[in-house]
Amino acid sequence: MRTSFKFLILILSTSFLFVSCGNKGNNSNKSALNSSKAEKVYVAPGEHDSHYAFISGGYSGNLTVYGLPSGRMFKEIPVFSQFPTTGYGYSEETKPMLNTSFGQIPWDDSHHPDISQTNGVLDGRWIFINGNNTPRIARISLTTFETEEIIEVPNSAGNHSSSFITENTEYVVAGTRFSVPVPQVDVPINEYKGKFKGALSFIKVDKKTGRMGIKFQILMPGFNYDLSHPGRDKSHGWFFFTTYNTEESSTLLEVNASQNDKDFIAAINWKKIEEYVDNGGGTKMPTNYAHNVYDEHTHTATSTMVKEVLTVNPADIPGAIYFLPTPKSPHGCDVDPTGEYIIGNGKLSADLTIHSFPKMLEAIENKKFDGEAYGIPILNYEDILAGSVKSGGLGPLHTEFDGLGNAYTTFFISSEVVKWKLGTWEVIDRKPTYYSVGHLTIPGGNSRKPFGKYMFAMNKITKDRYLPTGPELEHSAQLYDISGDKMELLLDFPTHGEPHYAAAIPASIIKENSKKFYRLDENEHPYAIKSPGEAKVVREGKDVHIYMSMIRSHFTPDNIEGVKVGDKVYFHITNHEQDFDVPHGFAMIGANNSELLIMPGQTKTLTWYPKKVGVWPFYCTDFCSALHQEMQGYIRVSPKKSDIKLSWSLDGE
Ligand code: K7E
Ligand code: CUA
Repeated sequence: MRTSFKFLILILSTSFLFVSCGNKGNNSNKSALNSSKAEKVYVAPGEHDSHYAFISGGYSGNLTVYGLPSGRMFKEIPVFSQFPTTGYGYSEETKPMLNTSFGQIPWDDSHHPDISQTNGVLDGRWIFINGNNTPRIARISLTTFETEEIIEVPNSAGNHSSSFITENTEYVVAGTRFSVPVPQVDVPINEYKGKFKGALSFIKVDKKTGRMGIKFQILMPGFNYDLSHPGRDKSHGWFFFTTYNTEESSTLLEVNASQNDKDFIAAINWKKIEEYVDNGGGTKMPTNYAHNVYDEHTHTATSTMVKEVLTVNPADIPGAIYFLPTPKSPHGCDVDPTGEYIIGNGKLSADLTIHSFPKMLEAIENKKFDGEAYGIPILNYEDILAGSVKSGGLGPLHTEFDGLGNAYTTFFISSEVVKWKLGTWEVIDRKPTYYSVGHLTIPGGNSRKPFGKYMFAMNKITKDRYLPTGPELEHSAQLYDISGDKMELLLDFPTHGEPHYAAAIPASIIKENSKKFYRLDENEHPYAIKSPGEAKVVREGKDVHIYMSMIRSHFTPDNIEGVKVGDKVYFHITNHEQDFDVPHGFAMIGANNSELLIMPGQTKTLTWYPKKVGVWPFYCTDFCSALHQEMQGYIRVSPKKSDIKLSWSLDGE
């Protein structure tokens, strides 16, 4: 066992050298061939891409928006991380978005975006993404492309098997990678086995508003719950989670969690559990987690602490959870569009294991079990096996589908994507990736209705693919045309942070609904002013509230006097433009903060502590008109004891 593990490490460490050399052949492509590929990714000036791709920002904590096939980045949407570009997490309105039970957290690690669905088809209303480090799930509006809601997930740690969506967006699911004591207590770490629990959280999504709320948490045995996928079509109502470390070891996991020949995919009948809790089942547990909601009309987020969570003990609801043995420390967990096949990619095995959902039901019906773990029945591997793909690759990770009966699996160690046929399990094609691919994405490729056409691989290692930029390189994605029998590599494009997963969708589903600006008559921000004429400055003790307007190319007021050292100044700024794409920025010298970028019709607030006597300027940061450089103002700061009265300039005065 030990020796074979060492052998594996050897493969892991030498394989990169191997793929690195393989690159040379790629550069010798004939130029005629390259120009026909160029046509396939060329989007002429002024024309639009055919697809949006929403690529996880990984350790940037954010979500990036790209166009396909061009590979151009359109936007970085701040989600879990403070974002000085817009003031997200710095403005008073958005600070509550980053509140947690640990206080304000300015960063996270985001992995798996997933777009909302109706009847198993991407509907383009919202996109969800997980915060892996301090467990959270975010919902982003695909109308405003802004983060609207973040919910913390209690009893979880390493929120990795997240955030995946059931086919009518009934639930967004969050599973814990690390098992922990539930509730948290001070215990020796070597008491892990049998004592730690893995919480799988089912977060209900309101059909109309998208508002999230934790409906129940299943407290599973102390394994690592790595990835998950909802059942589709015939398996709708079930959810599948890959596990590793079923050994439940608490140290040297790289060796000790690879002892068992097979780990499990946990199959969860969530409909059954939903019914159970709807009928009063489950146990309410005291807890404390943040639920943060951004209101588009007040342009303000509020954070509420929730004190209770409903937990479900698997032993209390027999017949709802089963274990499907799966070799060997599986990572990816994917379900094909028909819902018949559940694919587990043992990252330490060469073959892919495909479980059959009908066979699983049959085995359950016949009560054919091969023992149990913590009261949860284990099915027989052979009874549920639909087939396996003898891929010839190494280190399979993730699978997506084209809706034409084909599956595409990434192989990290052998650096390739392998296309194979569902049902016959034959390998149809394989193409190298540069280098060490993690996830891949096909538009709609994890839903009931994949849109096909493109597939892109998100690679972990970049090396020589781009001009060098010092030791740190952006990761590299690669776009393939999958409309033919063979995959065709079209394009390399850089990605931001570490894109674990991405969701892609035809642009037509989203672009018509994209908001152009916020209507002033719908602005309910308590410090908004409806016109520049309403601008004013109000002192409340040491707090100074500036109700400010910005419109091309002027701040009202632009000059303010009577502010004193030791005050706390709030700039409440409303952008009075009512036109598409006319933001203004605001920056104040010496602010221990970022700028604000304020969209038309929106109000945002920056706080500033005047520390030094003098006259201090502020200015607009976004080149908004020919007179942008004139868009500026001054604040006169007087000594603490000064009796200079508050005064400010109004238009034309
Ligand atoms: Cu990078 Cu889905 Cu977090 Cu695999 S995960 S690669
Ligand atoms: Cu407003 Cu520049």
